Amino acid sequence: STPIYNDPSPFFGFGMGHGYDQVSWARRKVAFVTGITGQDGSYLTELLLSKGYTVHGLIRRSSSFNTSRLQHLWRDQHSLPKPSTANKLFLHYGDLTDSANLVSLIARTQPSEVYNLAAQSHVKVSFEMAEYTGDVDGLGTLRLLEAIRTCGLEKLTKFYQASTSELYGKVKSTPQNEDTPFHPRSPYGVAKLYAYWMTVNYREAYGMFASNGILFNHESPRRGRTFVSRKITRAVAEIYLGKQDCMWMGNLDAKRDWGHAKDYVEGMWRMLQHDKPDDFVLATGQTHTVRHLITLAFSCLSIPLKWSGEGIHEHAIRLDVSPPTVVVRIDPRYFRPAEVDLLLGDATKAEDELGWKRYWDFEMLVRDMVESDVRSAKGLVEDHN
Ligand code: NDP
Ligand code: GDR
Repeated sequence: STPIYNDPSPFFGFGMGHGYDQVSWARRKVAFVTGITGQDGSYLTELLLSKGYTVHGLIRRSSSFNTSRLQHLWRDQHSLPKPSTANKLFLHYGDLTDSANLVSLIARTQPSEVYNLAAQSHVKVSFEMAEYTGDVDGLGTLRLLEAIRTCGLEKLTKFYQASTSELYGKVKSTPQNEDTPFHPRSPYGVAKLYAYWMTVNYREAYGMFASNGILFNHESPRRGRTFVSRKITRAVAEIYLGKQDCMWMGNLDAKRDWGHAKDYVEGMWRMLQHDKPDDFVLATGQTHTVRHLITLAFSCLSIPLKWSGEGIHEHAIRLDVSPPTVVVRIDPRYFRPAEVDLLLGDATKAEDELGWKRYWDFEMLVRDMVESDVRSAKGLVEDHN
């Protein structure tokens, strides 16, 4: 069924926030989510709907279908009895580069919570589209904060900003926590730094409930295909089934703190339920190289690897076939002009103050992704992204 966009909000026409304080405003449970079609947007929407929220999502106009990660949450309005409360998910066309559109949507939906997840989120792409990344990831955040203020909702509506461990970049100390200095290493990281400080500034200047989640890498079967984890697990599934021979990779030495997106969206929600706005790290406290991720992904399918060579000549051979075959090679095209070598997060503050606890560990995450990619490579399930 085709989603219906731009449904009028049940609060359309009311005086904005009239007669409410922040507690009664929050009780309405109306969320506005940018980036709803992305990995985190889809898991967060599931969580919010399960908690009884009405969810308004911002989607971009695209020539191809871009709501596949939300498809399972969608109920065709025409098939529901009227009036119906069954479907609490509404999608609206918009873009973080369009201020008037954002003001109009905030005015119409009157959210109690805004989650700003929209971004040009690919670090490597940000070197090629630096200005656009700055416009969306940096200025886009300002536009959304201003839209809330323009609507007079800055004392009522809570705001979550999707900040990132990329802020740490060239790390000053390990593990990284809320007090570790920032040194971003990409146009993406620099744009997100602007957004981070804008969020802090609106909190300090206007008393807004505005919080930064400084999230370390988190992945899932819904992760975009060009991020390293998903690129690896898809390739491993295809190699396992004989559909692909080899994967071409960039820097295998980079270390990341990889968690599961399902755990992290819970943390986002908890930040906005806290008694005060603040900034929180979400991380697993473990770090692994890209090379280890590849080895583990193959081992989930009992494929033993042997690594050989050095630098751009490094490669991995699978040993369970005769003759042994090269399955991993290096292509310098995937190297970045400036790299973030090591990320390792300390989420003690979120654990202590928000009661946040991760469920998934690294091995469970990789297994979840490999198994899902094997199912879709076999054609047993639809690949949603
Ligand atoms: P995705 O790349 O999966 O999703 C990005 C979302 O932003 C998509 O819905 C995309 O729409 C939307 N978007 C992109 N540009 C615009 C625009 N100009 N206007 C409106 N919407 C736009 O990212 P994730 O779900 O992985 O991440 C969510 C947020 O968290 C991002 O801001 C990311 O930078 C940040 N983050 C992510 C981490 C991670 O490890 N996943 C870690 C730390 C921070 P479309 O589907 O149409 O492309
Ligand atoms: P990252 O994620 O840049 O950390 O940003 P990505 O998965 O793209 O890269 C992780 C590391 O793997 C190395 N790498 C490769 N990366 C990609 N994409 N493709 C390759 O072939 C490859 N080979 C090696 C990279 O050099 C890098 O070191 C993600 C995004 O989700 C951001 O939006 C988010 O803010 C951060 O995580 C936290």
